[in-house]
Amino acid sequence: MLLDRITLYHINMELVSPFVTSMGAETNIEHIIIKVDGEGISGWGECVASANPFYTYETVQTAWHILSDFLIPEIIGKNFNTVDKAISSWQKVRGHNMAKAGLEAALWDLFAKSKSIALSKMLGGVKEKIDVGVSIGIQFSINELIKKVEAYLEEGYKRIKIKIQPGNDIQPIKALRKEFPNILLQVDANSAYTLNDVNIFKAMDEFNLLLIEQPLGYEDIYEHSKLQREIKTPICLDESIRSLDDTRAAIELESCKIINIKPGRVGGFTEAKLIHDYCASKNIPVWHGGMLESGIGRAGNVALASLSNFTLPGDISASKRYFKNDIVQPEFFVNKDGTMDVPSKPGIGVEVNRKMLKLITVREEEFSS
Ligand code: OSB
Ligand code: MG
Repeated sequence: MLLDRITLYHINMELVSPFVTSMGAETNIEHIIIKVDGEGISGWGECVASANPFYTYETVQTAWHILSDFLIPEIIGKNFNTVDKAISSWQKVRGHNMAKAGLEAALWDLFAKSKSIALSKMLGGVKEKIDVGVSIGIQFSINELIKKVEAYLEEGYKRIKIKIQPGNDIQPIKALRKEFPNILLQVDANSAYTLNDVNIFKAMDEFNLLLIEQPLGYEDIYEHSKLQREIKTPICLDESIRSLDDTRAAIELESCKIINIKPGRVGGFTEAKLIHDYCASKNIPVWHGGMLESGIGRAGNVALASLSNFTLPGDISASKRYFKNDIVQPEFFVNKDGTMDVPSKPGIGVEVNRKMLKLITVREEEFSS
């Protein structure tokens, strides 16, 4: 496969409602869409670095720099037989996982399309439908939160995740449990607490939560092992897991009982698969996280989540939960039974709406050999 042209699109899409977390409020998402052209086929990927460095250190600007100055020059105008060979060209680039993952995703789509197979199949997926949940930001009031949860359950979502932060934790959890005694419920702190808050997490044990996501430091593994010893509810790491090495450390130290996999955070589908397989061998369940992706990134997430050890519902929701209009056709929707169909057409299995892409693009750059 000769890679003859690569195009970057800095996109800005408005969310249907602000997404509030312990990291702040987001009303828009800014990501980079990446198109790789080879042999008359276009492969698409999405880099999930955001406008600000609040979730990880990467931003749209750092990713644009790493992509255009280091990753793209390594592969443009060259011939590769496999995705593996292509990504090994940038092995010496340290970190910048989201930049790498976006470009790798476009290569997977391109190679899958050139072989006329679905991305899900090429990644080793085994499911035709995946279980999905929804991640709900911090709300103005508990009443509003309850109304939102009710509406999402009505749509079919199998699991509810709420964002928490100090001062906004036990109360909403308690209220939701009272209202919905039997739903699958989990919480995400995005690193907003310290070990001094151990009593808050002990208090959560009574509410039968599926898991507590990333309570402590965003790079911490050690202190999470101390917290996990103090509480019954499984800890799930998100931010702290950036590689297979981190995963091994976290599992060996018993810092968590569950892992959230996001291809962007770990540097691509290849590393994500290694983590998935390692967790399976250790009987650690995984689930697919989300980064408020457009339909392009979402398509890749759905394909990856079709692997066998993604046994808990993912943060992979319908297009309309995020955007008025998505940039792919068909858009993603949730079935009444809380599942989402895994596309079966070649590659990501959905078409990019090029008119829509143009409308949301704020900067575009093309690289060719
Ligand atoms: O911590 O899982 C997170 C969105 C942006 C950054 C971090 C996180 C999230 C979400 C949203 O929780 C998940 C989704 O895409 O629906
Ligand atoms: Mg999270």
